[in-house]
Amino acid sequence: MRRAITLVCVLGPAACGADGVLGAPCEVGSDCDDGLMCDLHQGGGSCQQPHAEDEDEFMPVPGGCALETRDDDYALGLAKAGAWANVTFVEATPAPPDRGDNTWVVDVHDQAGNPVEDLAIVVDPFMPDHAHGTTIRCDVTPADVPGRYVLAPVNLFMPGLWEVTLGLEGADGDDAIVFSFCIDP
Ligand SMILES: [Cu+2]
Repeated sequence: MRRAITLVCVLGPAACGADGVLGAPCEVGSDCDDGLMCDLHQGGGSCQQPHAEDEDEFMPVPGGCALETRDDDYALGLAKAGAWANVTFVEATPAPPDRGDNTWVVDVHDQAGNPVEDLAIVVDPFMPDHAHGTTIRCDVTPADVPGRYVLAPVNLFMPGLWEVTLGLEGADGDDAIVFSFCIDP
């Protein structure tokens, strides 16, 4: 997480190792600096520049998203439960999610239905078929309603299936919720 990097780096860049920079090890996109994506290989991942040639190589199958069965059907109120958190879409711009930058507004409740405030949320878009993430980090801003958060930009730059993991860190512990959307060319 960026916050951890900032704390570690008070000793100066020389003491900071290669956290998040080109070639550094990573598990998800938010491990990497802005402008880099986490490319997964066998046995681990590394922070890499986006490679444009991938787009031609990985064009979706004929039929596109109509044939995709792993994705969620977007609708207002789409909700998913994790270990302790329930995350519900209250807005998506555009709707349904589309290629490029998306703005999502979600409500987070606990199992008892109470809104959960003061969460740290890390948003990690990932393309499972291509083993890469995105280069643009998503900002998370609490909205004016308790337990409501604005996620922007959720960058889905390539056609195909995206799994977007919301990593939650709160008083009740960590949780992870995955929304999957297929993006047509
Ligand atoms: Cu891709």
